[in-house]
Amino acid sequence: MFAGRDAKAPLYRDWSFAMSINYQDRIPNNVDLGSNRTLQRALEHWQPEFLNWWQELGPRDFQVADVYLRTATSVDAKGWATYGYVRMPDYRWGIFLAGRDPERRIGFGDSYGQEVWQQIPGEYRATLRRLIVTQGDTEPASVEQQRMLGHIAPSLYDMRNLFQVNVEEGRHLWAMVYLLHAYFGRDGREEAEELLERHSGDADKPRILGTFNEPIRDWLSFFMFTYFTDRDGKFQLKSLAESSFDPLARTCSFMLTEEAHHMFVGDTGINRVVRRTLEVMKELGTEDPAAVRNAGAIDLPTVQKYLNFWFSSSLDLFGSETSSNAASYFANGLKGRPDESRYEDHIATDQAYVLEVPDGNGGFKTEEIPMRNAMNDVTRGSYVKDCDMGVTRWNRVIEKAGYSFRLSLPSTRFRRNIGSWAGVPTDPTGKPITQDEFNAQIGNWLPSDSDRAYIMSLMHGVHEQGKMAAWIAPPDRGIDNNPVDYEYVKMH
Ligand code: BYC
Ligand code: FE
Ligand code: FE
Repeated sequence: MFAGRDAKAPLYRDWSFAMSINYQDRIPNNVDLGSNRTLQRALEHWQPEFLNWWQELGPRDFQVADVYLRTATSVDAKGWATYGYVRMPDYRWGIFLAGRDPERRIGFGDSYGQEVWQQIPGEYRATLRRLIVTQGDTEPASVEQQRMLGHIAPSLYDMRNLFQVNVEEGRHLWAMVYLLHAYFGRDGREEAEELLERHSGDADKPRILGTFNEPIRDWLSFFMFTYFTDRDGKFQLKSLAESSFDPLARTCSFMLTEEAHHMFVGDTGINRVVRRTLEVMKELGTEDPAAVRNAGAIDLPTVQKYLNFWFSSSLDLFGSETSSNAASYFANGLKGRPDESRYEDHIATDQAYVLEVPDGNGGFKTEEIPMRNAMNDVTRGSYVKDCDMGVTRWNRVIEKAGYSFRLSLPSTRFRRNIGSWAGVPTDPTGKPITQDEFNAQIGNWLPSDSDRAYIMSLMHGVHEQGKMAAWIAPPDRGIDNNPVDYEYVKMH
């Protein structure tokens, strides 16, 4: 039903149901918020708290800059991306759901084929709340992680993309907070407050999922995060867009349209880093990483180490390979597989799934589990394939330039903290090794302190129109048909 593509124009269930967005209200929305005074007041109470959070933990120091941003003015093809200069605190964060399809039926699990729910059945309240809170928690977390990157942006074009991603993650928080307020009563309102109280990396109140507590201090990490971690967002949102709880499904399907740009930023960002490195290698006539660094570019082995770090961290976000939680989400119709309609069997009670798990003796063995318990790994598998497409594209650039170096995704067993391979040392190909062997090699596989220090040494803001930092190639084109040297951010 939802084509899996990072394309510009999103797919919707049915355009004819798309509603235009009410911008007269204090909170822009297409859910007729004005007709529910209690809900409206509750959200208007949360709004200033959100704005305080944005001022404190959102993009540092650029709150008065005019940023060339897109804003959704309707959820249809014409209006979902309207461009213009906006100061970030004036961005119209609001509540936008994809149109409702009155024919929509439950697409998987024990209640397959029944009508979808407009309200939450009592027995699923706690579970749905937890899923929505977990989803919601990641959105402001990423804004917190990225808040220092503005000053060291490699160009105005990149700075604008960073801020676009940030305001949209802010809106994704709104999307979940709306559901909490509208469907979960007092519990929901409390959860909405807590979403602004937990903070990325906070020792006492960290964000819920591991990756969202990792610092993002440099732009190579930012590009890896938007490529790999926002892509987890894509797959989790696709799973939730299948939910029998229709308002959740419609919220997530609209969020997916914005997500495509976030992954584009990562994909093209890494591509441009690689292209610049290849240029330098050509100029110097050597592949020697030290020489590449001397010339101020990022050597390809370092790109691979950052890739290893963010890919392995993002794999953990799918949960354990064997999960009774996942089985009951599926059985109860709360969370499906991405693109559920592509599967033949939507009940999945008679199928088995084969896993490779550590045998405890430095090897691995196979294990058969019921398909429903394997849903986290099924989704992770689709994710890995999607990740690999970018790697193939980057490698094509390297190959065309005449070099034999290849980037690759490490094994899904490598450096895991969640699931059967958690804490089991393996090399990047997934071969189990001893902890000593792992420790001896770690500097070749993951960014070392000196790699990080080198990358940080490159991070100087380039804020002149059309100029690029020396470690990254310019993009092929600008935003919204504007030239690359457009004034994407006007500083004051
Ligand atoms: N770190 O049965 P299991 C995005 C917990 S990204 C820490 O395997 P389950 C975005 C798990 O919560 C998309 N803890 O897990 C991207 C559970 O805890 P409890 C975010 C973890 O429940 C970029 C326990 O381990 N959306 O939008 O099947 C920028 C047992 O686990 C981790 C969602 O994740 C971890 N990595 O599935 C901005 C969707 N992994 O219950 C935004 C909502 C697992 O024992 N969440 N645990 O306390 C879910 O669907 C599921 O909760 C999970 C895990 C997929 C996360
Ligand atoms: Fe998001
Ligand atoms: Fe995103």
